[in-house]
Amino acid sequence: MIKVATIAGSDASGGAGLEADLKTFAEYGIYGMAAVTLIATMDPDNDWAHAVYPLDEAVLRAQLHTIFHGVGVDAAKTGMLGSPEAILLVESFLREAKLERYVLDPVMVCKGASEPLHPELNTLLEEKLLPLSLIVTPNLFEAGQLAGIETPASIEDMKKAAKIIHKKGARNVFITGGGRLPGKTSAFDLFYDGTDFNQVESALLDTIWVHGAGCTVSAAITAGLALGLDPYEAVSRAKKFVTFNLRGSFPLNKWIGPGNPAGWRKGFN
Ligand code: PXL
Repeated sequence: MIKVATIAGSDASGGAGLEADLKTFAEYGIYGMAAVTLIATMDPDNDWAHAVYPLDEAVLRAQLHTIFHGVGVDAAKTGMLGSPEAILLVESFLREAKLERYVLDPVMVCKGASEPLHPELNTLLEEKLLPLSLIVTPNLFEAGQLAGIETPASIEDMKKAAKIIHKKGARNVFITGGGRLPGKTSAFDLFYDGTDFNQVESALLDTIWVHGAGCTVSAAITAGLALGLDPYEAVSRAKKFVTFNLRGSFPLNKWIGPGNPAGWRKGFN
């Protein structure tokens, strides 16, 4: 059995974070495990305001011990880490395991927010985890932050960011959200392996219910790598997976709507 782990926050509403990751792993037919870094809750009595409850370092360490030493993994991803301690712990487990297939989703914002959640963590993420990643999956905003430039506003900016991020140590860079660039009529993401740029395209979907899309993409990439796909194949399949996922997206309540985890299987179109 192929085994993968997500090291991420729990989204109590189920659409993003480790919940999205585990649902994605299940759709890929592989065995998923989760180390919880923090718990995110949303308040229906206060306009769905987010609160974040970090877990103790010892709790994260014990989970990583279970997963890495008690089971073993073919691939892993990280999502929201939430503290410097969590970043350093993850670094030490990844290094010790010499894990080749590690996907870094540099989650800095939840959808709708434009300020980084933990700006002080970004430098540490860059120094400690970026060089260990086989693929890093920033959205436009996160790509700008990682590269130390303005949020990309053109394909050329995206390429510039990808080059800088690659130089900082990520072996492959997959910048998502090209469909949000001004004037764009297709949803494209940019893949850079240090030599070539590839645009991965799909139709621009007419939905506002996109909660958890970033988590789902990076989980799908991780699953693809675990199944033996090469990085470009893994991102291409993940792009198709998330497109089906978003074609089946729906409102969960008046504030939020996730993709449909079974979108691929059910063939939403
Ligand atoms: O989509 C980013 C994200 C990642 N991880 C957790 C979240 C969210 C956004 O809500 O709650 C745990």
